[in-house]
Amino acid sequence: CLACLTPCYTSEFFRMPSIWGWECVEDVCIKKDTGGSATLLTLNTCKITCGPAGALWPLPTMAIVGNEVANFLPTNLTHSLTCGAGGDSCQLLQEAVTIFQDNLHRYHPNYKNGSAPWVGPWDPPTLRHKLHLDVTIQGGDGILTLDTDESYELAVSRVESVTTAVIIAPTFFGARHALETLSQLAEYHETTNSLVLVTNATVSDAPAFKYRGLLVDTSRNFISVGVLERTLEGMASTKLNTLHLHLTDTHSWPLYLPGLPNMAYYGAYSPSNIYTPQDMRHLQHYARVRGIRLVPEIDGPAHVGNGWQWGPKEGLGDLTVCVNQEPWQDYCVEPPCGQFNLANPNLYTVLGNVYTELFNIFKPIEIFHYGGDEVSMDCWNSTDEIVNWMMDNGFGTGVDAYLEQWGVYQEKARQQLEAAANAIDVNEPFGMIWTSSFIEPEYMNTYLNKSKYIVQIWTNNSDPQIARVLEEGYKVVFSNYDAWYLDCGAGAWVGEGNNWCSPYKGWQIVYTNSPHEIAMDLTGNEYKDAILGGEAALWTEQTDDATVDPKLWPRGAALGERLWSNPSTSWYSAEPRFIHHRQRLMKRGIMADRIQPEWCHQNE
Ligand code: CP6
Repeated sequence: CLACLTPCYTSEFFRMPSIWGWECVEDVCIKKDTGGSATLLTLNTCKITCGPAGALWPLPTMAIVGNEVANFLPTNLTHSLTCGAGGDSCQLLQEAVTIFQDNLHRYHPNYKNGSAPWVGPWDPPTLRHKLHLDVTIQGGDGILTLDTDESYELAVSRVESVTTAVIIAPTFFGARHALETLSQLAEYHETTNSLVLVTNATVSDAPAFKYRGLLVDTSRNFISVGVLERTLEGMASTKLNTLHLHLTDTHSWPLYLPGLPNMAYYGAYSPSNIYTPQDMRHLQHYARVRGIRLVPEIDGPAHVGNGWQWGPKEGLGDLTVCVNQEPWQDYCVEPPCGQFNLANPNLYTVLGNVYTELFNIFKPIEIFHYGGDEVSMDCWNSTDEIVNWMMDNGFGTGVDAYLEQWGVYQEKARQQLEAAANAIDVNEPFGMIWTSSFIEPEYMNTYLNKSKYIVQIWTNNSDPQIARVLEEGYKVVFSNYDAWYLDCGAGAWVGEGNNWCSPYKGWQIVYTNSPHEIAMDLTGNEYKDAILGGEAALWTEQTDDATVDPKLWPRGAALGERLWSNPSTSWYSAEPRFIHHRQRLMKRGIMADRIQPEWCHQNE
C-alpha cells in the first residue's frame, strides 16, 4: 500500500487522520471519507489506502476529485489538440504535452533520461487502460503578459478502459496549468509498477494573482543554467509564472553580450561562469513552455561595479564610482561598493547599448527590472567628479539634490530602453523598480509614470511606505523580506551580531504572508487591482548551485499556493497536501528540503 503522508513533525507531532484514505475490496476502491457508494472498476485496480493522487497543489478555485482510480501506463497516452490560437501557441501545446508525459514517467522510481522501466508484473487488463487528452485552447498568442488569462477547465471521466481528460482554456497558459493539475491526479503505484490515476474529477481554476514570482540572484554567486532549469521545473509544478533574474550586481556580471563583450570579460567570475545569448534564449523558451516569463534585471544606479571597468579603456570616463571604496559601511550596504557615475554622459550611451543587446537576446521582454535599490547618497557625495558636476550645474549637494538627479538618471535610462525597443520594433517593457528612498511621492510622481512602472516592495510588511506607494496609485509586487526572502537563515551577514536577516523562515511563514492583508492593515483597503502579486527572493551571497534547490523548495511551493489560490485557511489545513507536493518536487529531480521524518507516515 502507498504510504500515508500525514502531518507529524511540523504539526508538533500531532497526527491527523489521513484525509486521503481509501478502502479497496478486490477491484473496487473508494475513498473512506466520501461515504458514497463504491464504484465498480472493470480493471485491475489498486489496493490503495492513501496517497498523493488528487492532493492538488496549489489548490484550485474549484475542484471535485472523485473516488475512483485506475491503473495505467504513461506510455498509453493519446491526445487531440484544438488550437484557436495565434502565434506559436499550438507548437507550445505540443511541447507541453510531451513535458506532461515525461512528468508522468518521472513518477517511476527508476526514471532515467526520459524513460522508465514500466515492466510487469501487471495483470494484462491493466495494460489496456488509456489516458486520452482532449485539449482546446481558444485564443492568445503564446506570449505571457499581465493581461493573459491563465484559467482553465479540466474534466476527467472514464468510459470502460479509457479515461479522457477534457481541457478547455482561453490561452496556452491555462492549458498547460491544466496539464499540471492532471499530472497531480496520478501517482506511482508500487505493487503494480504502474501509475494510478483518478478517473473522475472536475476542476475549474484561475489564479488569484497575475504575477507569481521567484527571484534568483546570479551575480553574488554564479548559478548554472541547469540549476535555473530545475528552478523553472519547480515553478511550473506550482504554477508560479515569473522568474526574475537579478543578473547583475557589484560582484559580477555573468551575462555575455556579443556587442559589448567587455562586460562579461571584466565582470564574469570566470570564462565558464557566463550566460551566452543561446543560454538565455534556451532558458526563455524552457520557461515559456512551462508558463513562465523571465524578468531580466540590470541593476542601477547602485549595485554596479564589476563589468563596467572597461569604460576608460575605450576613451570614456569612468562609468562607475566608489568601486571598492572603504570603509564600505559608509558607501554601500554590502561590499564591494559601486554606483553609476551620473556626471558621465557616456553612461547613457552605454546603457542604451546594453539594452539593445538585451532585446536582441530576449525579445520580447514583457517586464524589465531596473533595480534601483539601496543607493547611497554618501557615495555620490564622496566623489569629486560628481560633487563638482552637481555644483557646476547649480543642483547643490543635499540629499534631495541627489534624489532629484537619481530621478533624472532613471528617466534617461527609461528613454534609452524605449529607444532600444523602438529600434527593433518591440513594445517598451513595463519597468520594475525596487522600493527605496526615491520611491516617495515627491520623486516618483515626477519621474515614474504609473502606466510604465511596477514597484517591487521589499521592506517589511509594517512599513508605511507600502501605503504611500499604493495610495499614489502604483501597481505593486510584494517581496517583503520578513516573509519572502529565502536566503536568510544561514547566519547574519550584515554586521557583527546583527540578526535582521535571520532566522530561517519556515514554509508556514511563506504561506501565511498575504499581500491583500498587508495592504488592508496599512490602508484599510485590499488594493485588489493594484497588487499584481508577489515574489520570493533568493539572494545568493550564501548560496550557489549546491544549495539553491533546498532553499527554494518546498518553500517556493508555499508561495505558489498563496499567489495562485490566496487561501483564507491556515497553513495547518494545507499541510497534508504540502507534504505530498514536496514528494512530487523530488520526483521532478528537485532537491527539496524535507518536511518531516519518514517515521511519520509508517504504520498507516
Ligand atoms: N542585493 C540587492 C541584496 C538585497 C537587495 N538588493 C538584500 C537586502 C536585504 C536583505 C537581503 C537582500 N542582497 N541588490 C534588496 C532589494 Cl535582508
